[in-house]
Amino acid sequence: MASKDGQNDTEVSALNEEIQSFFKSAPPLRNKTEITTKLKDFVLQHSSNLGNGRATRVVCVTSGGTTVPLEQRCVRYIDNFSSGHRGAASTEYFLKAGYAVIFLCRRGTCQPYCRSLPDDPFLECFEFTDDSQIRVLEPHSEAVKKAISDHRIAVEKGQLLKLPFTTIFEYLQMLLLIAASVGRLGQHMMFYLAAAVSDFYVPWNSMAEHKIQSGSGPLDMRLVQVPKMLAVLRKEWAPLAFCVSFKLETDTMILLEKASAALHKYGMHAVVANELLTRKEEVVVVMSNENVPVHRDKTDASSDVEDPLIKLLVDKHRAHIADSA
Ligand code: 9Z3
Repeated sequence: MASKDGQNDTEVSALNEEIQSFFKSAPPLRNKTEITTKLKDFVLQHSSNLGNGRATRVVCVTSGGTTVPLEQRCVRYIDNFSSGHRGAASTEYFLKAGYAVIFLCRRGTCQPYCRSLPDDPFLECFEFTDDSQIRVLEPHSEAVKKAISDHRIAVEKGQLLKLPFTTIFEYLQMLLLIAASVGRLGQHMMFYLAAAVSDFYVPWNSMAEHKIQSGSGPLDMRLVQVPKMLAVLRKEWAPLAFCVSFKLETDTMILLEKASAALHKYGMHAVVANELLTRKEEVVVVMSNENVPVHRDKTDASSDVEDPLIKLLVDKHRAHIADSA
């Protein structure tokens, strides 16, 4: 029998089986208790205004690429392209719009409020004075001051919770923990899934334990498809939340078609379509009733596409909350 999102019952139960087997075979999260406690406190803080019309909206921004380890004691891994710039910039705009943000990010990728600093800020922005004090070098002083102060305010007010991941196993387990923790926020919750998630992985129980040895000819390795969690996130894990995913392609001819297919297949509220080379200039937000192109303001060198993108999504989320009420 076909369900309304185009997946039939057999497909749905096969997917559920794949998901269960993925989680069963994944190495358990080492800091699960700590993450769960942080999430519980964060959600408690931001659900205190629910029901009085002044509820905080919360967004989970995922950012950076997941890795696929090839060995359990990992020396080699497959990586997914993403600098984390999109997620970091979007987080700043969500915070500015009054959202509390759970920033689920790949370790070592771009962080909120660091975009305007040089690549190696610690080495490039500071110097020792004659009396061994540390001072910020003049050309960077405004940017450093603003970055530190904006970041500190967001963290101290409890508006920004950063949760780092590296592997696909960590990422999906953490996404599940987040979804399981935010239930009480209902429609005030948004998922903004900008992370570049691996499509194929080596199941933990069929992975070599030690470093794979070279010298015995070509490497033969079987990668299994990562089960698509978007549909279960939307329908089962967080059914009231507003869900936005991203579709990345390098061929513009298939981009919108693929984004629209993802919108329907996974029941997303919006899919942001972007092409690799132009992703910083323009994106198209694909929704069930319209496609909205969003551009960076080309007359302003410091502008970025995330600014108008987040404004649009905040409006759509507001409408979603109003509709649900
Ligand atoms: C994106 O498409 C992001 O916009 C980028 C951002 C990764 C391109 P940067 O981090 O780049 O600023 O350098 N993210 C989603 C990519 C992805 O894996 N999408 C899957 C797909 O296209 C769906 S979950 O199939």
